Amino acid sequence: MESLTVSKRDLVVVTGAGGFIGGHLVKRFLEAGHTVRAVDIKPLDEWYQVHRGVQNHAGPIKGDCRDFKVCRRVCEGANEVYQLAADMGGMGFIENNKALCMLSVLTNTHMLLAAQEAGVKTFFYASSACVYNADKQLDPQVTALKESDAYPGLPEDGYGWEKLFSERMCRHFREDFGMHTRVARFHNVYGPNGTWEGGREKAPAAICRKVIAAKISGRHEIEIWGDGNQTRSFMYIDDCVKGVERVAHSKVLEPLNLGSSELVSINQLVDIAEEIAGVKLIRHYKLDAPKGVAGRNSDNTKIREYLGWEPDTRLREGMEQTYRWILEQFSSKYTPRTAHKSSVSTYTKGSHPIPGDGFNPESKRMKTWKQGVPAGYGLPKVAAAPAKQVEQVKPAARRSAKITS
Ligand code: GKE
Repeated sequence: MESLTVSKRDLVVVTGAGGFIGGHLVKRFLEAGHTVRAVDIKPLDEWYQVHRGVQNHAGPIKGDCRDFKVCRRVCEGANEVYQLAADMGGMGFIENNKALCMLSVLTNTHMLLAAQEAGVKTFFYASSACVYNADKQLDPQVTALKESDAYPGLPEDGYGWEKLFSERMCRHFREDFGMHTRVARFHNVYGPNGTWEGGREKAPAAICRKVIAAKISGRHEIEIWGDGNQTRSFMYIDDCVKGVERVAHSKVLEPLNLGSSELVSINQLVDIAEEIAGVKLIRHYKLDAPKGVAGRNSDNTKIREYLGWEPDTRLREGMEQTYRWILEQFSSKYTPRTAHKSSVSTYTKGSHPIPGDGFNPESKRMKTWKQGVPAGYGLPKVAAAPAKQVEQVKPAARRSAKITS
């Protein structure tokens, strides 16, 4: 498919640049010779990668893209915008922070408006495989998801609904305002320079960390969320970066899957990490932990057809790089005596903030594919319990009671 060209002098804006994928994208665009503006709400010392020669807009004053005024400054003079800013994380975070995930709609809305106002040539939006209909992901031996499986809509509650909405907003900005929007649906991205502890980490990083902690501490045990039979495909970061560039510069109008099609179970993912580490661990399965869908894989027919390419880094190869990087981070923070402390990063601790945690526990603990359905909806009606008789006290009686007491 023919590509849209971009000049080296063009100003490229990456939001969410302090995060995992954003940091890698900034690096890539710098290498390609672009002028880059990197934006993130996090202070610069919390960014995974900080590059020289970049216009860094860091911290809540300059980098909070929920704020329209910030978005206007961010988009000024930009040719291309890569919108990756979002409050997000792995299953432990998104199942426990649905309101925060949905608030990313402010960022997406304001960035779109500001980009349109600034006459940005290309607006790339990072969507997610969490937009897919949950009913198509009930079996670990899942049929790979093709793009049309996002409808009828039954996405991941909170996070997935917001992503689906924002995807559609991109579409309508294109159709109604002629904005050049492009959308890719990321399938679980992993690699060095990403979150590996603290509650927002995804399975590949979490498993590496747990295996490293077990090896270093000498306690040869591991906790796995769910029964380990759930399946996923994991995309290595280098493939993700290549894919983002290709989708952004393509003429493909509809959202495209950007993911690996190498399906593994979480148990197999643990096998790989154990093999890299050279240990064998006793496995404990935490069945009440956040599990997400039973199985998810990426159908790459469309991306192959349109771009003549698909993510192809083997999981074993990518995990080797990821494990090595996490081992460095881990070793500079923990010792054999403190290694066990890294395990406090579970889905209930460390993923700040969790407003309303425990407020509505039943909806939080419901299985993912039912979460999109409001409580009681579609269930047989239960006869209402007779209202309790409430004793009515006449104002006069109350007054007299006061006087006599
Ligand atoms: N995070 C994590 N940490 N997951 C674990 C762990 C652990 O220690 N142990 C087992 N798992 C299991 C989870 O229970 C889940 O079933 C599976 O690994 C994958 O978890 P994940 O990597 O956190 O996230 P998901 O693939 O379920 O969902 C992610 O999908 C992406 C799109 O494909 C989301 O978190 C999104 O961030 C993202 O859009």
